[in-house]
Amino acid sequence: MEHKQNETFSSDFLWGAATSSFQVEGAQNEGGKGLSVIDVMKKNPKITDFSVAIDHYHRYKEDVKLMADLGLKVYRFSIAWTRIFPKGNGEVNEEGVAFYNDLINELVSYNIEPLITIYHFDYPQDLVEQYGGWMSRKSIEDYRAYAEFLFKTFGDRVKYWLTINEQDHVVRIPSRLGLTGDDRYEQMRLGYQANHNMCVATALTIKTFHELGMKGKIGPAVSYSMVHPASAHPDDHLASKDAMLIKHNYLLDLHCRGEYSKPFQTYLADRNYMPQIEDGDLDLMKQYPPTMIGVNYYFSETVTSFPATEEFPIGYQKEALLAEAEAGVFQVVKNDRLQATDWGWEIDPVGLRLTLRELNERYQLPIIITENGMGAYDELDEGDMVHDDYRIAYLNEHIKQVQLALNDGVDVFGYCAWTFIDVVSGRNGMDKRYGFVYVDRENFDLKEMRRIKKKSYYWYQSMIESNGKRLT
Ligand code: BGP
Repeated sequence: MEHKQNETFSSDFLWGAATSSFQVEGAQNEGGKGLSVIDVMKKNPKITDFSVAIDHYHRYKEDVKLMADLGLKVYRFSIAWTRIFPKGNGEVNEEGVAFYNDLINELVSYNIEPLITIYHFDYPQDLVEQYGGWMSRKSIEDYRAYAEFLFKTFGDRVKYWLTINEQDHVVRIPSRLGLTGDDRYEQMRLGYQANHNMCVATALTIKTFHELGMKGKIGPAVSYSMVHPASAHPDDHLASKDAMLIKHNYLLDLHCRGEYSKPFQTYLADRNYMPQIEDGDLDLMKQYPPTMIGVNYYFSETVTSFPATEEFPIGYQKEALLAEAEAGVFQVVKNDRLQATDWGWEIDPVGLRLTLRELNERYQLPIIITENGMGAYDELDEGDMVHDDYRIAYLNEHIKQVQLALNDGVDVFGYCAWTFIDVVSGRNGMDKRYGFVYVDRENFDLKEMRRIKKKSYYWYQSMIESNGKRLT
């Protein structure tokens, strides 16, 4: 729908940018930090590891100064659980607490609102060894206690909290759960048990948040994006609805409604993935839903139906990690109407508006965009500049759609670009860059890790300064 008049961004709209601990901090074995599942992950030889990352642990003051010059109102970062509790539970590591106290104080001194992700992929390895990690119900209390410690320690300065980053990905990527072995069905079954336990842990954490009288908002950061039907064929439409359910809505249905919807129950039962649910779990979720939703949005997907056959029986998955196709449900296909990034992620700004509307219609909660950005092979030219016009165009078009979603009545109160600075990409090392600030390290050559402002830095600076009026 087009509108005659456009809403403007409110004067307190939170313009921001995001990172995550293991992708920026480095200092993997410093400051008393324990090991996470990321630290022990089998290294992909084509990319670097995360042991030094971009050395933010030692350079955070320089980085925060760059954030302040950029004009950020909010900075989303995650706390490395194993810097606070090296073993995931038990003894507190005071050096880790001091690091985050310093970082938060630095941000606050520049009037930058900290937005903390309590756990962003780097789960304590020790908990996997102690009792199997998220697959065990023991994980529930350890997560809650860790979050409670953060609330009590940093809550005087932090208003916005994200509980778990992209739980849907954690569930489907075995290494993020600390799982080994090749039995994909077993991994998925365990993944859905982990998913359930994470939902209970989230609800209990939100309960603690309220009991402590914390001011502010709390909720998950979900990877959530529209799935389009590839054609007007009703089967494709059904496939898109089912894909939305098993990729995205199942999770928010649990967090926000304490509900395993009937079609999702059937999906799990058909595949033997149904987790163990204890009495009271679903009521707890219903009673303590999130007070905001964080959305990570990069691309949309387009699907056709994918009937199960003898060759592809129900439960068959075409792509081992993130489902590209599931027999009996859907198959992702290329959308010829959309351009894609160098990694094949289809660029769909309108998809963001649709995503926001969908979330609003289903859950009616305030929303903050916690990640949105474009990964690219950036090049530093001889004048020490990265001319990343493609990134400016990407961000500009997506922010325009956020503005249109405000017209549609969606309560979006902030926008965090991914990322503030070049970080080590989860799967693509330093090849795939996202930042407003270039870091002059390569996969295997750390160089000096100089910080260099890209063209997009100046664009975002003027966009923030004009409160969104300078969108082109
Ligand atoms: C999200 C993660 C981020 C970040 C981003 C980009 O899934 O929350 O941590 O990695 O995706 O992903 P990639 O680096 O693989 O392009």
